[in-house]
Amino acid sequence: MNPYFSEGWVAMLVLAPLVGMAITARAQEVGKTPAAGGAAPDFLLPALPYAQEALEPYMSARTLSFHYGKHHRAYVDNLNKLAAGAKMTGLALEEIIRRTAGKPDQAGLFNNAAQVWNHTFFWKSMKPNGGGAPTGKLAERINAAFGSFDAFKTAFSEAAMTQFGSGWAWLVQDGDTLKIVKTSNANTPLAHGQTAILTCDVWEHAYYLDYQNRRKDFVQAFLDHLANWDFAASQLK
Ligand code: MN3
Repeated sequence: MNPYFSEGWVAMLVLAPLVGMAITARAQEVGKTPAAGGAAPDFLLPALPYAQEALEPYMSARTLSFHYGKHHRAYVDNLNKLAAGAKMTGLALEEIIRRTAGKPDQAGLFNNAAQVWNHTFFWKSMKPNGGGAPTGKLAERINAAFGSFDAFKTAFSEAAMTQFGSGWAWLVQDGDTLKIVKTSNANTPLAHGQTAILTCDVWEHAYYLDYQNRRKDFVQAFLDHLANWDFAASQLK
């Protein structure tokens, strides 16, 4: 039996549709608690920064209920189990990611820790009535790096489209320069000394319920209607 699928976890999956109130209540839990004698989990699922239906019609409540309520939650649950097994409880999430990056024997812990971080960052990278164009210093830095905001959008979309299989498209700050990068699976700019500015999840679970195989339409909707440029600007160093 897969060790990640504890009986409790399976029971939660089976019962989840029947106990929507409990899921909603747990979704309000925020942040990180200290390990209290091993009883409390080290990491909790962070609250979504908006209601699950707030991004419709560009990202449905149904997509968010699975993507946030099931996928993100499973990464948090797995992270807690694997961090305890690796005696890495009590560390910040970023520290666990840095300590396990590039280590094949720690791949399970890295993948779950990085996916927790990536998804938390992805939810913040979107907002209701998002899209439009950045202003101020971020707009200037994008123009300096890519020539124009339109050129940036074309390059970001291209990166998102050409990430083969599961992964992420990112706007990152690398030193003094803004760059577009794509990462596979759970890989994250944090593991490469880069500062994440904005991201789009291009795993199929991010868009398949709403767009099926049309990843390009999803990425276009992300750029035109969801991207949170205020959050992105706040990440500049
Ligand atoms: Mn995802």
